[in-house]
Amino acid sequence: STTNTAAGDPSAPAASAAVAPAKASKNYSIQFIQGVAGDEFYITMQCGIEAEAAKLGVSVKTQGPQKFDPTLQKPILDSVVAAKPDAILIAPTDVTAMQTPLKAAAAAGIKVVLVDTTTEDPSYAASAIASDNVGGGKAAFEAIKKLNPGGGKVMVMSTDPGVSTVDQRIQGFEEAAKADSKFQYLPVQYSHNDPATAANLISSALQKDSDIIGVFAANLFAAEGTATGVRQAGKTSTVKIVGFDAGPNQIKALQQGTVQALIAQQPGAIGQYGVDEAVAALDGGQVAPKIQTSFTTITKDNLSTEGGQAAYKSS
Ligand code: T6T
Repeated sequence: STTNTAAGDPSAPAASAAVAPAKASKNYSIQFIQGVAGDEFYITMQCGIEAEAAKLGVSVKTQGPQKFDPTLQKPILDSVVAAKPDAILIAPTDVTAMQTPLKAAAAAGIKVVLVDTTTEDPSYAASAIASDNVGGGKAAFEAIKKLNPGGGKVMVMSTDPGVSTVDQRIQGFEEAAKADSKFQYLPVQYSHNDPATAANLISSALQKDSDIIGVFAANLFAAEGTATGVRQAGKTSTVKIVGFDAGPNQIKALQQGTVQALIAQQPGAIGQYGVDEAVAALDGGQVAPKIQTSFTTITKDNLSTEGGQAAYKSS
């Protein structure tokens, strides 16, 4: 169930959500490996994981790399696998680089559940839970179009190629932008998940194309840096920014008017379903191989409405 309007119900369960187990048959050890430590999105996901783990009676530990980078995440995965937990919940940082180590973890008898991101061939995983990222990218374009119906130049500020989620968001945005002749799609920029880099990239882009009317910032760090760069270029009134994710700092940016719309995911629910699927796999229960969670577009206008509040609280 894709909630692509603020009027939708973001607290509704994902369409394909499995039957959640009531209790685990034993106190399994689950390890959560974030895409990057300190990211509000993964912190909210961790809260969802911990709450569900407590409910089902299993133990969970969390660890993540200092950067969203497979060369830092792989050694963490290796040390986790050596400690032989019953299950690993992980947001892989790269579709290619994390493929072989994750396949090996599953082959070693550990149940692997992918949360948020995925890899090239996730058939080793018991379950994969993610937002409708292509749909979210399309919604981001629709939000820019609503803010600037006359059209013009638009671009995407991404993180790195090879991150499944942001690549899918780019795809959704690009398809929608190219289908509308009023809009011109400029090449995507990669900020390496670093706000300062995003700020520099957008200021150079605005020097080259001073008539850019909209930027889709494909995750929260891209949005933070894009907002800074646009503000520094004195372009806040003409360049509309649509960000992805809606944690406390992103909502503040929306209220302050440094971004104009946010595509809110449901990280807490992704974490909760991740634990459910891991326990179901370990206990031989009914496992949903793929679960898609919904998203909501939040703007200043609908932030105070019930739908906007629910989206904020679940993101
Ligand atoms: O947007 C989320 C997540 O979905 C993506 O895979 C990586 O970036 C975030 O964690 C936000 O920083």
